[in-house]
Amino acid sequence: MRMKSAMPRLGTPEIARAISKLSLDELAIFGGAPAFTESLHVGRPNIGNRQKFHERVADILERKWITNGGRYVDEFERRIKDLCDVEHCVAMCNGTVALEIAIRALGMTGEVIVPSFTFIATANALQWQEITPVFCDIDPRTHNLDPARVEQMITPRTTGIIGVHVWGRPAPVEALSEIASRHGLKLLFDSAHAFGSSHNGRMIGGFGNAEVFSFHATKFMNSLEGGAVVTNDAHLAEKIHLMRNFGFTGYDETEYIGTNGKLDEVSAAMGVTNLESMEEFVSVNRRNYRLYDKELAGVAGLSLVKYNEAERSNYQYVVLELDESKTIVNREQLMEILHEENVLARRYFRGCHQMEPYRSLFPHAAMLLPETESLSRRVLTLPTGTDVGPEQISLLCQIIKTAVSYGSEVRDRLAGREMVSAAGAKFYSDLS
Ligand code: T4K
Repeated sequence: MRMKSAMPRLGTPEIARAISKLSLDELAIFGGAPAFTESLHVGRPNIGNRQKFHERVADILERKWITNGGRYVDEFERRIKDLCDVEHCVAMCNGTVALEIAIRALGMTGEVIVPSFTFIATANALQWQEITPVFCDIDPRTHNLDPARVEQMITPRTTGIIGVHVWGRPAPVEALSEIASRHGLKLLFDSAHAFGSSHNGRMIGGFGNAEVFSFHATKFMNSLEGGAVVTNDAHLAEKIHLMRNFGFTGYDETEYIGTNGKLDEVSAAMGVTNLESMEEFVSVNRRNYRLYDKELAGVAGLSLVKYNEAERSNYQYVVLELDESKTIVNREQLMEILHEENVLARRYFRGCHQMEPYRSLFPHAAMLLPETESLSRRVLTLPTGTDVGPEQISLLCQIIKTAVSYGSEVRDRLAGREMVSAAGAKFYSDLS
């Protein structure tokens, strides 16, 4: 049965011409020409006004003030504070160090409850400091921590909870705050995905004891590498500020044990430059998200992770969820099909408990994480951002629709084929 959808409009240089991808034999995995001559990535950096960035870098070089604070770090922090409507912002060299410092400054020890369904940095920031990450299951509807499960994971050794706003959709902020305050626990949010998003009309950044952002190159708003801790707690902010710079309170004087978490001026200048284009990035992401949604609407077994239209969202992740009982083709097969077309879709996230050292430390964790286990086999993150346009999305969705519409045939033809290594090899060879 042939798909009824219209032939996608071609025209960008990245799309191989005269390709419809309406039949199985046109799919690259079955011998057709790849749809894209260049790879489409998840997490291709958005870059704002280059001219302004170059001017700022020239200014930094001219003034020879490169790091340890400076004009651009100050400006970056001020703008983040304003945008998130918080009182304090401490910019950091990356989101992981920002998490580590916030965890230490909050005095978390023993056990801290975290979702397993997150990027490995959330768990590593604890384990790195010999604090045990206790992996908690998620609510399959939100992909975020399930508060009822959080409560069940509390032991006498628990000192805190780290909620993650997965995909930029707010974690259950009120329920977690209530649990934390009832049990006397610290509450930190890993807000790496949620910069510029809101919850009940309040910007992400002001919840819990503190929140942590990442401005890594792959985030929709990047400062090359970078991160920040934001909080409304002045004492905590001061502590974090000192910890970022070895604990120095003055020349040859320290107050706490600190590390080096400083953001340099060139990265901060990139951050400031990109903040000026942030609304543009969000609107491209929103447009792309809506196009994906429209193109894939009505395909049985496929749904996109939804964003609340009444709130602010950055739309940086386009996450496809597969119901394999309807699509027949499974997530691994669909990912492989896309990789062969030069679409480097990602299977974020695998579940930290499935990765070392946690797999060995907690070999039975999966028993307590049925929703995480199931979700991590269903999701596939698709390319978006300023490098991805309507024509690419249309063709990419046509590939998905063709794969799903011939689901049984695809499954049979791919049966027994070594999937993961081929996809992985393609991904890594592309990066090198
Ligand atoms: N908490 C959460 C919930 C997080 O998601 C993250 C980071 C953190 C904490 C820690 O924040 P940071 O310490 O990173 O500031 C990426 C990022 O490296 C990572 O920052 C991010 N989360 C995570 C979700 O994704 P990977 O494994 O996707 O690989 P990566 O970074 O090598 O590249 C991804 C794609 O982007 C590739 O297809 C190529 C493309 N790319 C990448 C870079 C770096 C480019 O085109 N240009 C580039 O410069 O990790």
